[in-house]
Amino acid sequence: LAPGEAIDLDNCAREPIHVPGSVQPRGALLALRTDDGVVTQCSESTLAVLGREPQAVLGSTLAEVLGDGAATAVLTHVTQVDDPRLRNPLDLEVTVRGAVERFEAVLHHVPATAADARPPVLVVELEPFSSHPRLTYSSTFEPVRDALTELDRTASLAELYDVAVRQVRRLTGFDRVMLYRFDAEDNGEVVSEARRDDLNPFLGLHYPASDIPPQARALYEKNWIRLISDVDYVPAPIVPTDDPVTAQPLDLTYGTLRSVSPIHVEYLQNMGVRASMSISLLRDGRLWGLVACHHYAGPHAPSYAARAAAEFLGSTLSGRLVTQAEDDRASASRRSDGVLARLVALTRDDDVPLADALTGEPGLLDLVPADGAFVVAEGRVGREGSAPDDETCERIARALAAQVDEVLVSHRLARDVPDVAGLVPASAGLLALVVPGGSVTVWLRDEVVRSVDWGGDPHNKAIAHREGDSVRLSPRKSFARWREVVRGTSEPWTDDQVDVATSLRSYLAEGLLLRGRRDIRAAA
Ligand code: BLA
Repeated sequence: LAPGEAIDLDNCAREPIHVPGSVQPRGALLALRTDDGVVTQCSESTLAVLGREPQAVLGSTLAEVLGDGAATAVLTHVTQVDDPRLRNPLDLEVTVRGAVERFEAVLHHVPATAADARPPVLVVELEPFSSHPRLTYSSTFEPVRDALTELDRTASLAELYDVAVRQVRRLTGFDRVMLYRFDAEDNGEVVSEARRDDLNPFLGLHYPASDIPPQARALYEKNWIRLISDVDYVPAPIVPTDDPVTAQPLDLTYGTLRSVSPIHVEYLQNMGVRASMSISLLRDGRLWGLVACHHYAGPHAPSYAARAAAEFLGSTLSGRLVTQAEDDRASASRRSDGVLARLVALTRDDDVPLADALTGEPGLLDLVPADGAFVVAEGRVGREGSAPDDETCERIARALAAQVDEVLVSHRLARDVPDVAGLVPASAGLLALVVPGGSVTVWLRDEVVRSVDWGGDPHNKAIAHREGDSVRLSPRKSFARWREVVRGTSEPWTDDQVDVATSLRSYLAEGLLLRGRRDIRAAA
């Protein structure tokens, strides 16, 4: 962004969110070098949080600001572990306006940039304990232990998601905890949710990739948790803005008090959210989803310790997820291999027309999930699910036979095969098997926006009510954007689904040959 340029909907992907120049005022930030311990930058919230004027903090040593005991604890801590983040938080007692107060100190080193002989900048963020619900054995250790036990027992991805949102909610006390999963194009869907009973469900809602711009995703791959404890906060500037040594603004990639994008704050306000937290879910280092939390009634600030425990659950879940996804895939593939074997056996009975053999029990929809399917073979049509009428099926089969030799796969039919798309206006996805001179087998999928329509959901009236014409950012508008992004597309066909369909085609082609040979023998 150019200096002074405002952040708006068009340039927000360029907003440098890792160097916001300010923090959230629930805590105070101090930046220093460990060789002399002198504070070189701090947040203006030192006044409210530590009872000290920022100008008096700057140039003082950590011991002068926090007292000898707390300063020694911090400096000892950072020399004992390579990555101080691993051992956060540190419990400190600091005298504030004459009274001893307890703080959670969260420490990290700013990754060194230019060649600099001095030790890296140490950032100390202090959050008062008083702002947190009390931490107890049963509020932290128990949910983590129960979650790990439960995660071990889950048998499917869906169960895994449910355990994660339930236990993160128990640990952090948010009104709503969602598992928000990205697709291949970075659009997202709420796939699991735990919420206060009186709230509208968000389960199944979809949002476009642009709701979380690329630089935010990149940051979330490095720092796995963030909390906006009160969206109505006034940011506390960091003074001076630039590090006096490097002349660079303080990099808060790993900060916990980092002030967040004003665009995102506006989005949350329009959603009726008062506090938001999200935990990164990674697969092979890439973000595949978030645990997203909302609070509505007022600000909400779980302790750092509770957040760290929730982050730990997130990373454990991510690890379990990879193996569970493989297990789910393997069992789906075993199931469809079984269906394939039974279908092939049925097609080998010369007395049963092929169209009937493929659309009975089991049928094509048991082999590959879709909204409808049909077969045109030996002058007959067999139909399953929501398939067009017989005449339309025959026309589609003729059109496909004229342009496809073996297999056609599309989840954007209007773009890929416009003439066929014209014959099935209700569908956006098509998987077709053509055996020349034999049969045409087709699976059809609806457009995704037709199968999910949030706009029609009466439970979300409350949100619709809040969104007048003047609102430029809102979940409903964002959902409308998602609809534009995915218009004309269906759920994609997975590689496994295409593979099993392709195998069916080979058997059908072989069956045609076998029948042909028997016919010749019979005629001879
Ligand atoms: C960040 N956007 C985010 C985050 C979420 C979402 C979860 C992470 C920050 C957090 O934990 O709150 C999106 N939140 C959602 C969605 C739901 C939800 C989809 O609860 C659904 C239930 N956002 C926009 C547009 C822009 C934008 C149009 O909608 C820009 C033009 C920007 N979103 C934006 C930015 C961030 C963000 C810049 C980064 C915030 C930060 O970490 O500083």
